[in-house]
Amino acid sequence: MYKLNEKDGIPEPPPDRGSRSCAPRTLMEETELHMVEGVVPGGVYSDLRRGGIIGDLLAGFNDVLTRWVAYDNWTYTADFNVSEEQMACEISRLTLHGVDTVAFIELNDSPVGDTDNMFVRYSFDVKQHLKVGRNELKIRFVSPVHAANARSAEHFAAPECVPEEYRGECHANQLRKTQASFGWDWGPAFPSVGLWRPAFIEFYNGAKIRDVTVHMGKVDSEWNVQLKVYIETNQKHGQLVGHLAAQLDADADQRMRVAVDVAVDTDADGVAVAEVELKISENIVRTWWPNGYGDQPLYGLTVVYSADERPRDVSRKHIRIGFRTVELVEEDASKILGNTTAGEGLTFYFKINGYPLFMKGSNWIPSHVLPEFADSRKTVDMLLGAAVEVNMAMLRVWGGGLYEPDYFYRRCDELGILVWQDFLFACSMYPVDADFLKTVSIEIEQNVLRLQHHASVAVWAGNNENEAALRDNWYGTRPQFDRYKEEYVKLYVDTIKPIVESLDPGRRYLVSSPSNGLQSERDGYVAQNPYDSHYGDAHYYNYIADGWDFNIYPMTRFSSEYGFQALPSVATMRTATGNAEDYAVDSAYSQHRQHSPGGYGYIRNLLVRHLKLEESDPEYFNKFVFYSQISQAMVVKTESELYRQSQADWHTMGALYWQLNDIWQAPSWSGIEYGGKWKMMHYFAKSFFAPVLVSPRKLSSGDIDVYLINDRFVPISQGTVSVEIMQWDRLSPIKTDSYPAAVEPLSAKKLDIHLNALTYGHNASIFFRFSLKAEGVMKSPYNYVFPVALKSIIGLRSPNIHVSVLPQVENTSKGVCYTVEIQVDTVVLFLWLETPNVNGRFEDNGFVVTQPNLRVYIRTGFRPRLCLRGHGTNSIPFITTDHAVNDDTYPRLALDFDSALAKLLSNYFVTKRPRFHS
Ligand code: BMA
Repeated sequence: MYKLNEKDGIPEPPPDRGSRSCAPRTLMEETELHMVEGVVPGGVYSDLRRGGIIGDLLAGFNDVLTRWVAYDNWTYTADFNVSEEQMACEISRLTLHGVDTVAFIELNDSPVGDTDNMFVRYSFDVKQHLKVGRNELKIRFVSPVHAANARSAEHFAAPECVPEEYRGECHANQLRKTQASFGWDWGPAFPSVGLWRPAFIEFYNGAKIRDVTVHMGKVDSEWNVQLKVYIETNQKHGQLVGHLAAQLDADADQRMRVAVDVAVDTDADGVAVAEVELKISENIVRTWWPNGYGDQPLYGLTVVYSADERPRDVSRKHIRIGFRTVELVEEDASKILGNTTAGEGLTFYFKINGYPLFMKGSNWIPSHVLPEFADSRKTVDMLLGAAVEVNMAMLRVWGGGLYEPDYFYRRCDELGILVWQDFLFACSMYPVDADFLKTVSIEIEQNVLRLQHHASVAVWAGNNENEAALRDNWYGTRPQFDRYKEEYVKLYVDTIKPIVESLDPGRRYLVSSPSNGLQSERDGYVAQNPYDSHYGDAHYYNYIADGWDFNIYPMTRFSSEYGFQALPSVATMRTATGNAEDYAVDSAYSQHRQHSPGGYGYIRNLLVRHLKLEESDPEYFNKFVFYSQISQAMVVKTESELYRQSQADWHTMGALYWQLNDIWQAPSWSGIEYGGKWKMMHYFAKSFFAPVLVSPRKLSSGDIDVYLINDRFVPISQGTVSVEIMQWDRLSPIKTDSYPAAVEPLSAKKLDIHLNALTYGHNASIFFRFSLKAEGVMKSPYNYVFPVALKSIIGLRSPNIHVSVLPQVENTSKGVCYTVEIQVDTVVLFLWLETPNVNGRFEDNGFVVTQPNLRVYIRTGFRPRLCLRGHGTNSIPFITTDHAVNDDTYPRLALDFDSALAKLLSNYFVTKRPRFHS
């Protein structure tokens, strides 16, 4: 673990990635029963898996069957060589970018330090322990489960344990470790140990730039960019005298370069902060925008430091920055909404580059159960690409997970995904002993410095739900409310807030999510009702009422969490179990995977409220799975559209549903299954987050309000909304009315349309279809109101469906595009296309088909690249199938790409072979 590159006479830090050559060679259980090769970045579970000691972690019941791993202590050892040249360097530091979590480190049998926080970069001065030639590094990891228990005995903070249904471990709050690694309501417990991020010995002379923070503002037509450069040295309380240069590569090959002399003091850790300022004309850089609002130009910025006494020893750091401003506006809401109920309290919205933008998006949980895989580029690209594709502009990196690796934020910068970054405290009270606060301070400082320069990072939040948990006594803390409140304030307000605000004064630090924002602060940080809809952000879950009904949801200024569970598809389940008996709702397997204390009851109740499903149905389980996805999609569509509509009357300015992704094959709130398959909800998101949307809301009275939502910078001035009364048994409307429709840019408006769901004949036989025609609006999805529960509708017929799949000419190494043409002879609800033998993603799915012909695209593979519309489609169908669906429910069609591909290939060889001989 010592590999370094030499450049400009000074060893440069290696790129922030691991390398197998630096890997500890062996991993040993303390009892010496297992000895396997370990890798860095890595961890005990992945090393044991690779060594053949344990099986597929996510199969069957393996989460609990492998739990012994977390109860043991483990030792990693590595041999490495040090050259004379390296020894001659002034500074030799063992830098561990991620140690999970409690460990003791020895170099050549001498202790060099210990660790207790997986979110901290540890850097130990090891000069006196190294020698030329062979060296041995040993890292002894303590069982995190035992370490958490031991700390809890001294510093207990509620709750005692996670709910039994999580099948997890207790006292995660005692360790600075991914809180969900001890089990969560959507995930298994894998309390790992290991070096989950790269580890190096850094040899250098003089000084090293570790971080650069970027503080920008715009005055008239000029960007004022202040850089703070954090330089590490070995001189505690010394002085750093040298030169600092910053260079920005702007558009059209223009370069802005500023150089300054610096003379700054180093602190007790040997760190000095030097500053340099750039003034950049707006003519040479373009503005960065979130996805859907513009482009994401990023500009290279290089900072170089050299000390006076060693001009040849140069340290440099390269980052990419985006030019944009972000404000979180919390001001008197009556200014916008007048003296109304909605106008009470404060606004809560993001202004980007001076424009108030409604934030559409979701919540991000870790992309893998093991932290060492969090920077899998394939997975990060796949998930962020999927977010972009469905019109999301913000993701909340949730507080029970990780500060994600650099690659994640880099891609968010590139894709225009704004990040709401929680600090990593979730659903718990936390200890506040001196050791804990000390390590938290270092963690906050390091991570703010690491992430601060990213254009995508929009806001910091102190924790997930801990203000609400304390106020509402989730963990039985009421008898000790004052103690816990004092500790709460000590951690998030007295400790974390000043660090964040001093390092990153330009970004808002919210103490909790949800909270009443400024109002929580005015109320002493634990508000009477942290869910007050007049302030801040809100999390809202209601599993009892009818989630398909708009009228059950409270108004909010900003909804940062809401959602409903669905099961993963049977195809995804198959990657976890091959046992036929597991495929039942009440099987031991299904119960094991359902971590929500409410079990499957909430899903069942909601789907039978709306859809026809008898337990005697021989296809019961398959349908239960599929219907759970329909129900989830409808719930989240309803709630998301309500929030978007409420921009008009409540100034709701954000809808981030829970949750984007999954870490195993289990029922959860996610829209994307483990492995990448989209649930129906994720397809629906493309429409319910469409930039322009006609969105009806059925009120309890039966009246239907119709909203026009416009997330663009241009108004819709002379649009027409069509309201068609459809019957379930035919594809043509029985009545069509047109209404003029107009809406300002970046807003929603209730249109002057008066409808009632009960006034058109028999309301079980009809439904409403809404659409928009307006100049400049390429696509605005159909929207619908179903006056009665779908299980009670009358007239829906068994459809005949004809599908042809045509290969497109576009066929790259990234996958193949196909056009799917669908013809139906009657209305079809939630038509679902599947590709059982290939991974693929449709342009859209789960269709409510109300027109005879429909055309969508599918790309094989989960790559986040769209098929080009109408791109040289081959006219010979690749697959053609006719489906006569025998019941009146929701058809699923499997497109057999496997045999079609085989046929295509054999044709290819037959027709092409003669040419090889010619
Ligand atoms: C919220 C989240 C998570 C949880 C989700 C679903 O409370 O913050 O803790 O997984 O709800 O219950």
